[in-house]
Amino acid sequence: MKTWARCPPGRASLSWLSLFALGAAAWACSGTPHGGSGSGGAPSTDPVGAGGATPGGEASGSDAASGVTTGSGGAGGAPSPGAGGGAPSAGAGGGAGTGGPGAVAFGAFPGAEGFGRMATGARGGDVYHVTNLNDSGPGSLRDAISQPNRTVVFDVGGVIKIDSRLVFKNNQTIAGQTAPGGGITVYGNGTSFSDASNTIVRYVRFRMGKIGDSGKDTVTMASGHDVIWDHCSLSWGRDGTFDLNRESGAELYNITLQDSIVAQGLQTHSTGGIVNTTGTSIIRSLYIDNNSRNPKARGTLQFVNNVVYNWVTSGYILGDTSGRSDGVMVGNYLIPGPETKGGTLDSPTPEYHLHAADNWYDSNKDGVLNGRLLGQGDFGSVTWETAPSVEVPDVPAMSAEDAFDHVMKHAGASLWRDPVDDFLMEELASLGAEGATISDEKSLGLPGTVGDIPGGSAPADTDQDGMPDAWEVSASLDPHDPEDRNGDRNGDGWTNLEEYINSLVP
Ligand SMILES: [Ca+2]
Ligand SMILES: [Ca+2]
Ligand SMILES: [Ca+2]
Ligand SMILES: [Ca+2]
Repeated sequence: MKTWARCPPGRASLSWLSLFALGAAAWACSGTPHGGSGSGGAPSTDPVGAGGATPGGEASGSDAASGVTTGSGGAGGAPSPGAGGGAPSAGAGGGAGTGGPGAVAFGAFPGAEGFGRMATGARGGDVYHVTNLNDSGPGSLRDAISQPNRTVVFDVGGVIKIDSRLVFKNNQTIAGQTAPGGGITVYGNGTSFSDASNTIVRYVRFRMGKIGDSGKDTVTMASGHDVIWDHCSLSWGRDGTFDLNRESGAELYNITLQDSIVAQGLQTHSTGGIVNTTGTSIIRSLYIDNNSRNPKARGTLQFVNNVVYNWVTSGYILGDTSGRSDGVMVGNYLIPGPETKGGTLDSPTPEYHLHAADNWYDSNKDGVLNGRLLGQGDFGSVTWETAPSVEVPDVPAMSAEDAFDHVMKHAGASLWRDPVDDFLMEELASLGAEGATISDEKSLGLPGTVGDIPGGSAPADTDQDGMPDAWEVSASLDPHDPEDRNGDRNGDGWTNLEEYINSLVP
C-alpha cells in the first residue's frame, strides 16, 4: 500500500554532497497535508494507545573518571566553522566557499546533521592509537580517552570488556570506523559524556548489560554541548540506554544522534531513555525492544526519520511534565511489535508544543509495512503547531517508508553488523511477528554474550599520525612526518587526518 505521495526528492538516492545542497528541502517536505494523502487507514479501529503513567525515578547521570603516538601542536589546522554554537542556519561555514550544487556544508564530518553537526572533535589535536582490547593501561581505549584533544584510531577490532564506566573528555574524535575486522564493541558497563563537549563518536557499539552498574545508562550526558554520535549501536542500559538528562543548573544542548540504534534496555527498567536538553536531533535511528521512553522527550527535540519498534508500555513520550517542551517530529514510523500494549504517543500535555508531519503507524503486525498516517488527533492534548515552535536545524527528510528502508540498511555500526544488530534487524524486518524486551543480555545466546567480532589487522602507519602509509602516498603526504595530519591539503576545512577517517565510510 505505497499509495501516499512521496517526499521529493527521494533522499536515499542522493549523495551526501548533494544532500547538503538540498538542505532547504526539509520543510517543504514537511508540509505534507495531514490526512490528505495516505492510504486511508481506519483510525477508529486502529487508535494509538493513550497509555498510562510512565515509570518514574529517572536518575540523572553524574559521575567522575600512555600511548599518545604523536605530539601536540602542529599546523594551524582547520578553520573554525562559520556557524556559531546554536545557530540553526544551514549555511556553509568556513569551507570551500563555492556555492551551488556539490557545495559541502562544513561540520563535524560530511553528513553530520542536526543540532550537534558542528562538533569539532579533536580537529588539529593529537592522535592516539588503540592497540589492544584491554580494559586499561597503555594502548587501551580507556587510556585513549583519558585526555582531551585526541583523535582515537583503532589498530584492533573486537570486544573491549570494561569493568567500570568509560568517561569521555571534551574535544575528542572517536573514529570507530578505523577499527579493522568487525569494528569495536565496548561491553560490560556504561559511558559518560557529561562535559565531553565538542566530541564526535562514529561507528562504535556500546553494550552495557546486566554485568554493568545498576541504575546507570549505556550512554549518559547530563551537561555539555556539541556532541554527535553517528552510526553507533547502543544497547542494554540498566537505567537508560541513551539518556540525555540535563542536570539542574547545567546546560545541555547541540547534540545529535544519527543513523544509530537504541536497543533492548534491560528489564525491569527497560527504557530507550530520556532526552531532556535545549537542543537535540535524533535522525534516522532505531528504537527497538525498550519497554518505555522511545524516547521520553522533554526540552527541545527534533525527531526525524526514525523507526520505533516493539515498545511495551510507552512509545514516544510527549513530555509527561508540566514544563514547556518543543518537539518536531517528521517522517517517523512507529511500529508495534509482539509485546506492545499501547502508549504509542504517550503522556501528552498542553505544555508539549509539537510540530508533526508525515509520521506513520503500522499496528497490524502482518509482516508488511502498510501503516496509516498519524493525524493531529493521534497526538492527544499537545499544543499543535503548524510550524516548528523553536528554531531547529534544516534536516532533509525522506518519507517514513524510505526511512524504514534506510534504517534497515544503515542504522548502527553498519560497516560490519554484529550478531546483536543482525538479531535486532531480523526482528524489525518481521514487522510485528518478532521482538522482545530482555532482562539479561545472555538470553540472546550469543558466543561471548555479544557475539564474535573478527579482529582484522590495521594498515601500516609508520609515523603513527593516524593516516596509513599507502593513503598518505596516494594523497601526496609524507608517511614519515606525523605533523602533516593537521594540514588541510585541499582547503575544505577538514584536516588531512579527518579526510582520511571520513573516507572510510559511505
Ligand atoms: Ca503492517
Ligand atoms: Ca601516517
Ligand atoms: Ca604523515
Ligand atoms: Ca581537507
